[in-house]
Amino acid sequence: MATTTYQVQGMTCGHCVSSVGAEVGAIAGVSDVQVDLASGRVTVTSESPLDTDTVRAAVDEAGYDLVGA
Ligand SMILES: [Cu+2]
Repeated sequence: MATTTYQVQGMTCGHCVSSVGAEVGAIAGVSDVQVDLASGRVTVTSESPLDTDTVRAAVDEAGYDLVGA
């Protein structure tokens, strides 16, 4: 298992949290996504380490920016 925390910019409410959670959670191999709205931290648990670009694309799809990993 791999757990990585990413920094996401632009989330403002619970809807943002669920959008990011749904998109990132749909990445193959992801088993858990924890989103902390206050800090913008998104902690992703996956079977194997994820490609940052894949996570960035999912966050982008949800409408937000991945600013750090
Ligand atoms: Cu929102």
